[in-house]
Amino acid sequence: MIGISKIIVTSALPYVYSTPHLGNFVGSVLPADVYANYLRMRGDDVIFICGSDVHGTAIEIQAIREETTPEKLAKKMHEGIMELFRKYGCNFTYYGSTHTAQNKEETYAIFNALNRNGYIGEVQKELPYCNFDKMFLADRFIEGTCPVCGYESARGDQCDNCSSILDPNQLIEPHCTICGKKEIVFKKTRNVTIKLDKLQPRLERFAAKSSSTWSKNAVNEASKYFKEGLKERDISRHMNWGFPIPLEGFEDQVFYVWFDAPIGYIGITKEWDGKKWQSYWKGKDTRLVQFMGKDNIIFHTILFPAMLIGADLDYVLVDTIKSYEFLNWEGKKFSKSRGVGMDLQEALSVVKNPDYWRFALILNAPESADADFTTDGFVEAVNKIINGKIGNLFQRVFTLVSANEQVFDKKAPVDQQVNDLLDALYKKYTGHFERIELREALKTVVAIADLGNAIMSEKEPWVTAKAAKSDQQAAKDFSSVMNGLLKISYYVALTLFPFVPSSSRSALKYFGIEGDPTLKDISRAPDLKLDGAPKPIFEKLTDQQIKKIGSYS
Ligand code: B3M
Ligand code: ZN
Repeated sequence: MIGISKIIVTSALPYVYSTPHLGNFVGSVLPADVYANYLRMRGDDVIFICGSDVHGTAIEIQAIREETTPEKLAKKMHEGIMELFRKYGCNFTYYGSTHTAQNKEETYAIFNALNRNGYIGEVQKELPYCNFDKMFLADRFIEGTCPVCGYESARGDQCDNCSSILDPNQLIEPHCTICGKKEIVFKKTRNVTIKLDKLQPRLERFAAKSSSTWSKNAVNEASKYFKEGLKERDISRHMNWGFPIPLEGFEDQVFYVWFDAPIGYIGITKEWDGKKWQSYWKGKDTRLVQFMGKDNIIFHTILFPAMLIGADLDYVLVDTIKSYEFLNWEGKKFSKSRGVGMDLQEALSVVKNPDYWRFALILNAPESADADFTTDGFVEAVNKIINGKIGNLFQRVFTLVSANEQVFDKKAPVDQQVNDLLDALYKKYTGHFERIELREALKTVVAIADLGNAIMSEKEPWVTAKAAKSDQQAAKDFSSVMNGLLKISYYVALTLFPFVPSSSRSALKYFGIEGDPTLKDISRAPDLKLDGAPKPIFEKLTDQQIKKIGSYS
């Protein structure tokens, strides 16, 4: 027997300094979860790996503010965020963290191999130093006015307003974010680097082979960097929180967060299973499929592959990159401080059923361009589509069959045209999934429900049901139409699974399917199992809920 190939699906690892918002969710974890669900239904040997990206200056600053340690704060946030994802029905094989013994081991193994192979260097730099706190100020520890746009809270590495990449010495009137003072001097120091310039030829050869399965924005961005020419990049930071650099003379520095974070995909798999991780990450025919937001592209197309290629330790390299554009909220950027947009916690506290969020978000996912979340769009997705089209179809079909059991013949043949249309739509659905076009796949599920609703209006089976009591032909017609509608409802219930697993399970119970469905189940004849009157699976949003969502803009 030919073994099925292994697939690793990853989602970008969320930072833990704040609760992810709905834009973060739809830009990585949610589509990765939907896709992994589909692969499991298809019968693949898939693991879905995610976890917390806990290092970096942001969490260290937050810890200082809250008078705790980064480790304690990271652990608390990690647990809260993991629990939230569980509530949203995400089905990770493992949700780990980058601050583990396993990840440290992998980080050191890769760093040491890079060093052996001649890809680690060092640079002399003048870095900002706070004379009051007596420490170097990495990245977010220094803020000032952006020289490009004038934004007052630009960070040492980047301006959040205009996205310019900055050097700390470019900031106008910089201050230290720990003590708030402007007692900053620039001092000479050394940093460890990775020689991306030296790795460029090998990296470009790899990209040329792999990038046919990358999102367009990823291909474009990578080729832009290649054209400019890759530069040696520093991977060490003068701070305490992180993995210490295992190199003489640099022990007082830790790895830059973006060095050990992508290695975290490997470390987390190892945290999941100390034996099995190798068969995935070192497997000859493993496919690595990575989901992320567009701001993470450079790290997944350049930095991480460069690290693995340079280390030469036979780790699997990325095959497919699915990089999302941004979701805005009513035309504006998500911003906690300005009260724009909901985070995962807030969203669930207003609308408890996570499937409504999952459904509406994927229906409007920023797959090929930025998308906008609007309250109206959300209301339409929930009230008109999942409830109005899908829920109503289930409810009407189940009720009509149960109310007319005496005249219903479950063996009556389904109209050939209905079978053909369904076959075509199902093919379209799997085709979209093969190309990871999740929004289109979900729209195809809605199209299947539309087909059912159109048949319902055209055939008016409730009229034939009445005639069926005294007319054999009418009984036949009624049964044939209802069997078609049952089959359609069954297809909808099953194809919904990757998107809204919990609601799909509720619907599939009516067809006697317990547990998670597989794609093979599609060819089972749907057999309605009613135990009393059917209960609606979805409901409309209340005016109060809608008003509350509207208040987040
Ligand atoms: N934590 C950035 C982000 O959440 C970063 C991703 C790491 S993936 C290895 O957008
Ligand atoms: Zn200071």
